[in-house]
Amino acid sequence: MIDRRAFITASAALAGLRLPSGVVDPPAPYPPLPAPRQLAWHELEFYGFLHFTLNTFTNREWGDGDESPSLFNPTDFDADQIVGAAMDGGMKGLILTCKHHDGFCLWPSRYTEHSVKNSPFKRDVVKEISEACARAAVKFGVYLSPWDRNHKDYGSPEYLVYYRNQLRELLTEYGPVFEIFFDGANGGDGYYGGAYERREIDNRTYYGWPETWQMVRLLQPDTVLFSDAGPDIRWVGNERGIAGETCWATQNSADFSPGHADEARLNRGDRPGTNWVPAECDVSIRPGWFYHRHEDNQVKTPQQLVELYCSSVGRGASFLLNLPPDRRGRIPDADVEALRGFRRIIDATFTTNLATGARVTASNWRGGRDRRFAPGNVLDGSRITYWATDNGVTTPSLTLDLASEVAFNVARVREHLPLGQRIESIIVDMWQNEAWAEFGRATSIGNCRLIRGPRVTTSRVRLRITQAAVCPAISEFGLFSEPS
Ligand code: FUL
Ligand code: CA
Repeated sequence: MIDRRAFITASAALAGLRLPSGVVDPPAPYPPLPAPRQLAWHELEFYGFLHFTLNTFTNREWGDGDESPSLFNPTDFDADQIVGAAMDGGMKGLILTCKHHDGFCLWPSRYTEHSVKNSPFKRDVVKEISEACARAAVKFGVYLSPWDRNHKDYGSPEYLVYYRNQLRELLTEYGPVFEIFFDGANGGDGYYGGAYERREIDNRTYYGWPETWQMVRLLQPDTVLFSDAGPDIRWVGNERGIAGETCWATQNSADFSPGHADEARLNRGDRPGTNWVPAECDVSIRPGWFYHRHEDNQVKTPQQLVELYCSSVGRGASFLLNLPPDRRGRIPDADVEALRGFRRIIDATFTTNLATGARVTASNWRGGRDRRFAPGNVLDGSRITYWATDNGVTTPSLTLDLASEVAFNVARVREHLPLGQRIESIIVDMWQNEAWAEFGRATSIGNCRLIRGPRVTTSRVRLRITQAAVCPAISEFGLFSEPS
C-alpha cells in the first residue's frame, strides 16, 4: 500500500509546491479490530438475563434432568411485565434461558418431549418473550445450555445433531437474535434418558464449536457469540459482575476454548491480543440465578447495581444483569423497584455532560487543522467522530476550558473503536489553586472508561494520554455528577 500523504508530499515536492495543511489520512487502524456485529454490541452496554425454567418451581439452581414437565406451571405469566421491568432498568436486550442444564425447553421443540408442550402451561415462552421484546424494541438473545442432563445421547456425537437442530429452531423461528450465550458449565452426572450416570466429555473437542458457530453465521450473521473463548465476546472470569481494573477488549483466542477458562486472564484480557473479544460481566440481581422465595430480601440495592455498572461498563465491558421471574412468571416488585432506582441514578448522572460547550484545545491535532480529527469532536455526542493526533504522537493532552465552573465526580472517555484499542493509560487533571492537580487515572480505555473520584469544582480539565501503542483516536469525553 502506498502511504497517501507520503505520495502527495513527494509529488508536491517534485512539482515544487508545499503540501497544503489539512491533507492527511485517518490514523492507520491498530489491529485486531472489532467486526460490525461487535461494534453494534458495544453500544448496548447494559442488558439482561432471564433465568426461568423447572428450577423456578423446584427451588433449585441446577436440575438433574429427570424433573417432570408437569411442574412447569406459572400462574400469571406476563412477558410484557418481564420486558417492561427490563426496560424500566434501561436494559437494551434480554437473554432467555431457552434451555438450562436440565434440558427442559421453554419452546415446543420438535426434537424432544421434554418441553413446555408437555407442561400444564403449554404456551411457548420463547415466542412470548421474543415478541414482547420486539414490541418494546428490546433485543432478544438466547441461552441454550450445551450440557443437557436430560438427553439420552448426551456425550455422543448424536447429541450434537440434536443440539444444532434446537439452535436452528431458535434462530429461524423467533426473529433476530442479538446474542447466544454458550455456557461453559458441565457437572458430569445426570438423568440422561434414565441412565443416571456420570458422563465426562472433553470440552475442548466434544462440541465441535467451529461448526456450530459457522451454522449461526449462516443463519444470523449479526448474532454475537459468547463463551469463555469468544469468538465474539468472552466471559469476564467471574459471576460477580466485575471486570479487571485493567480490561482489554483483546485476547489470544487460540489459548482458550469454551468451558476451559483461565479466569484471571479472562478478567483482564491479553495485550497484545490476536482477536477482538471484549468481556461480558454476568451477575444476578439476587444471590441465585433462579428465583427462590428465601432470597426475596437479598435483592441488590440500586447503589450496588450502580457499583456493578461502573465495574463492568465503566471498564469497557458489558453489564449482563440477571432478573429471575418468579413462580407467577413475573419479575417481583422488589427487583423492579431496585432496577428503577438504579436507572434513576444512572440517568441523573449521565444525562448531562457538564463538559458540553467547553473550548477544547489539544497539544497536537492530526494534519494541522483537519476538522475530521478536531479536538472538539470529543464533545459532539457521536462515537463516529473523534480527535486524533499525528502519527508517532502517542502522549498528547487535551484541555477543556469550561464555559463556567462545574462540579463533577465522574469522567468518561471513549476510544474510536473502529481504529482498535490504542491507548494503554490516561490521567485526568483539574485546575485548582492556579495549578494542575490529578483527578484520577486509568488503564485500558476502549469502549468506555469511567473514572470516579471525589466531587471537585473547577473551570478547566485536562486529559493526558500517558501511554499509547499508536497515536490515539478519542471519540468522546464527558464530565458528570453522580448524586451522593
Ligand atoms: C453458569 C450456570 O451453571 C448457571 O446456572 C447460570 O446459568 C450462569 C449464567 O452460568 O455457568
Ligand atoms: Ca465524537
